[in-house]
Amino acid sequence: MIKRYSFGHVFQTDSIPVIPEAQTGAVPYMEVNESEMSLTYTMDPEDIVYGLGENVRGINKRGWIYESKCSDESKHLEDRRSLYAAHNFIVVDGREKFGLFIDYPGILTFDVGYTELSTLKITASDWNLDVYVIEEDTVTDIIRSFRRLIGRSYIAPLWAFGNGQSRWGYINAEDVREVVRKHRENGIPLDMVYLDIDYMERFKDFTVNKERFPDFADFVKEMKDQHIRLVPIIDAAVKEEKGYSVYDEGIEKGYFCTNEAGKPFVGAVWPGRSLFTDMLNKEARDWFGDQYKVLLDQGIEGFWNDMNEPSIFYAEDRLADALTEIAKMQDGEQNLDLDAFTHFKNLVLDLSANPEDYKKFYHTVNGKKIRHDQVHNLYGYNMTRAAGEAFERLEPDKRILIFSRASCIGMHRYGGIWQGDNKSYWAHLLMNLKMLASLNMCGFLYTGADLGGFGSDTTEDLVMRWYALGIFTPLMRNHSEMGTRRQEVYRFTDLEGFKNIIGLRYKLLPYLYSEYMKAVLRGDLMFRPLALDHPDDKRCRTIEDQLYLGRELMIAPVYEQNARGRYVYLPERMKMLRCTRDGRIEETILEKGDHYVEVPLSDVVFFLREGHLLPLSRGGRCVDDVDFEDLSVISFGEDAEYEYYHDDGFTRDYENPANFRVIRAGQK
Ligand code: MIG
Repeated sequence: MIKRYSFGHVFQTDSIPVIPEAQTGAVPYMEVNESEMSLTYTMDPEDIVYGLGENVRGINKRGWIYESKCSDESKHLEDRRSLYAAHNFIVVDGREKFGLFIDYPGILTFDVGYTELSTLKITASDWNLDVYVIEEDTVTDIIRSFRRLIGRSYIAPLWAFGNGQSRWGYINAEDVREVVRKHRENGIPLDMVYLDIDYMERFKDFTVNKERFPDFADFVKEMKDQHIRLVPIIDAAVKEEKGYSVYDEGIEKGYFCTNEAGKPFVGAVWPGRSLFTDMLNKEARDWFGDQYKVLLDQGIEGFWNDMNEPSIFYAEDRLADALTEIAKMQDGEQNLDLDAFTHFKNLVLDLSANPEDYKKFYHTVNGKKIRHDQVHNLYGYNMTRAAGEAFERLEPDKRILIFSRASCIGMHRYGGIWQGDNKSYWAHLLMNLKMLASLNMCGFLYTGADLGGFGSDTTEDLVMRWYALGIFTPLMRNHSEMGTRRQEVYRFTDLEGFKNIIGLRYKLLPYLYSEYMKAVLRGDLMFRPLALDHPDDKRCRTIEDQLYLGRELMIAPVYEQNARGRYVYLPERMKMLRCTRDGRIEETILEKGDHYVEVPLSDVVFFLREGHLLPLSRGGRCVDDVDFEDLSVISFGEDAEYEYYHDDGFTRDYENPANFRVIRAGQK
């Protein structure tokens, strides 16, 4: 059961497609304090608090304070309070069980036992918000109810479940050809190569650099003939440049955010001085969405939206002020004492993502001016919505791949997300796993992290262990930052090992896609904390390094360097599946309880639950190669059955009953 409580004048966020009637009376469970603009709950020591989607720390969010404030935060450290998203959904699981969603576009904090160990306190920046309380018998049902409320998650095309290779630094067609050639030569499956900002002409959205990609449409076709899709990046901000049609048209029609004086607000991002499309204004949003057509027309079928928190390197006034002050310092003796030096440094450091700058520009929604900071968390959502809505208009019969960096709940209907700029840290491999569960709760199912780590130099063993997790995530992409060690798998020594691990992904595709689709269509979690299936098993309530994947599998990746294996807790009898480096899958039945499992670097170990079976394809070099009907099965139990979902992978006929069938052990 879902109840909505409304306070103040609520801004229409469109996070929820059909808004239920508001209730009168007190909000259950939560103590409301209007003058403090807060909601408070006292937690029992055993209570778990799930949710908050994309953020740092654990699956159980207790013990830290989080902020819903979409930020270009490239340091995913424990002391951060926000990353790129604002996912205001939590579930309290303990003495009382309930879900809570705060529909609110501004900055919100979730103090989950940070200030006081047992106090959960949610504080808003102003008192205009909708509070949803969700009550069901189980956590799974609470999440299901919530997911029904927020609407069906985005569905990616089937090809987007292939292996993707990316790097900030592939600058021309030759670079891309080499990546493809190396994968094909070495027999490593590949379906897509991502294009980062260097494909554009001086970082201008919807342009292609003609020197680097002389005939882009031909190149897109050349790649597609090899079963490779190119996936270009689109940045949120539009370069200020007369003669650049996107800029000219946006100015002429008044589609950019404005400053206090009503003039276009200028901030700088990659191209230098740039403007921000008013994504909250429907007309402007439609217009921005239409721009994707230039690339669709050249054969592109997928995109990633970046920098849409939005990220601002500097705002024009602040830069001007800083430069004036620094010039003044130059006139002096250039002897900066500690205070003066700190001031000098901060003049520069505070230029980027300055909270004050987010108060200096405005959106126009239904003719009304709205200051950006009050609706900050809706920006990335609406950029990706611009794209998603445009794809439905422009390509009604085809699925287009789209995923975003910034998001809030609501955006899950239009696109997926990737987990942003992680680093080549072992800790970030584990964080990747944990976030999968939290993100699924908030409706983000097409997701994954930069495999091998985006920032910092990686190592072969980290990349390999990370793939052993990444092969299970819908979005599977190796991506890294310019200037870091190259990390395409063919650069390392154990090519056979990589080939086998990535090969396993393609064998698992029928299952992964089927589980993804069922989770989307039913509002279920593709990745679940164990405690959801075993609410009375105390051990499960603290396990944060193993997850269920669908009804059938449990994953428990190795995430420590030089480990030869790991401890795994089995809440029930399971069959351990070990994919060895020669591609065989060994089966061993293990009893309920703790086990130390050896996992050599190139093995992938995962678990099949009793009474279930796993369908497997024969694999392939690319998704097009995979035969989704020629399946073998591994089963655990004679009567095991599997509800298999498959469709054509590119049209939108999802609900067709013909997409479902039952596979039984001992038959195909
Ligand atoms: O400020 O386009 O998260 O994936 O490679 C960095 C360059 C901008 C951030 C994205 C990252 C991408 C990078 N971008």
